[in-house]
Amino acid sequence: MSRVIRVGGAQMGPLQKSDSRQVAVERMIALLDRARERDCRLVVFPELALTTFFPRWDMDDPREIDAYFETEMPNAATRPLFDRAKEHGLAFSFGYGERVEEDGGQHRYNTSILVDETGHIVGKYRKTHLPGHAAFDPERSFQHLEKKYFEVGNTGFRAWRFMGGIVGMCICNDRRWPETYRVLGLQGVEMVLLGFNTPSVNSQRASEAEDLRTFHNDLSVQAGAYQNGTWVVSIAKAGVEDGHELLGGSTVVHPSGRIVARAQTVDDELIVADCDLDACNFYKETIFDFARHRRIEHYGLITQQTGVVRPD
Ligand code: ING
Repeated sequence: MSRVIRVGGAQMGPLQKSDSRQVAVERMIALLDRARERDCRLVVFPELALTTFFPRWDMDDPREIDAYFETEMPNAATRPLFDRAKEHGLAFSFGYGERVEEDGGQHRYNTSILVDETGHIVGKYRKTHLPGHAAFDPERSFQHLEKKYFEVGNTGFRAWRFMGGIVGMCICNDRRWPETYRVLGLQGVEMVLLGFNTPSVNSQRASEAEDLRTFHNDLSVQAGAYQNGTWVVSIAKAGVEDGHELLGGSTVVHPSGRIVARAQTVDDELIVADCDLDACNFYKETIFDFARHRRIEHYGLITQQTGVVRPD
């Protein structure tokens, strides 16, 4: 039986601070409609798809901060998205700011969910690798305060049986860390879904060219795909948000590491790829047959040590 999934990568253009949830959801629904026209079965949206990338703003008023978070999902703003996806028989994933009461306290996470074609949330992931900093940094040309607004996720990297395969999720900066893909790879992942919001400029190195940032973006997802024999669907929120430019460059990456689809704009754009999950098999059964080739007795430092300890 064919295990080909036609995937729609729903890149989104910018969302301004002034844009309501309704504006974001209407644009997401338009992308769902386009995906339906292209006979997609699964649609992948970006990180923080409902709002502007608010960690660029230094805020201290909890009410101002909480305005960027959802306390239930679906909710009034996103119910139309869930309804249209169900109407189209589309599964989808998207990222959002999540505020929850759990374990006797309030928590805020950078979250993504996986929703099946009936509208049931089958998986949730909370971002593990939070880049940036926890307090205003005057040395930076702009702020990246994810460590201020989000807690480190408590889900870990999980994979689910989904659409005849094994699907996992990660979020943005997670894609730069090989551990992300390997933990998913050790669960047999065949497709990793991720969204990102990546500044086109390095706030700590103005001289870093945008094409180098695009190279790092591609390098990270291509390596993750190849080294774990998995598809990777990596989808941007792009364009200029209140004067701050976000990188485009959404891609679908084959288990060989080759990019098979790439966005051409920095706006709302659907990229489409027929992803044959059986294309993972050759890599998982030969060069990256983990059971035959990995030597965990030599990997201890990876989990025993966080930072670098140099030899004397
Ligand atoms: N954004 C960026 C990312 O990892 C970043 C942060 C940019 C880190 C450039 C390193 C270099 O793509 C998010 N949201 O993680």
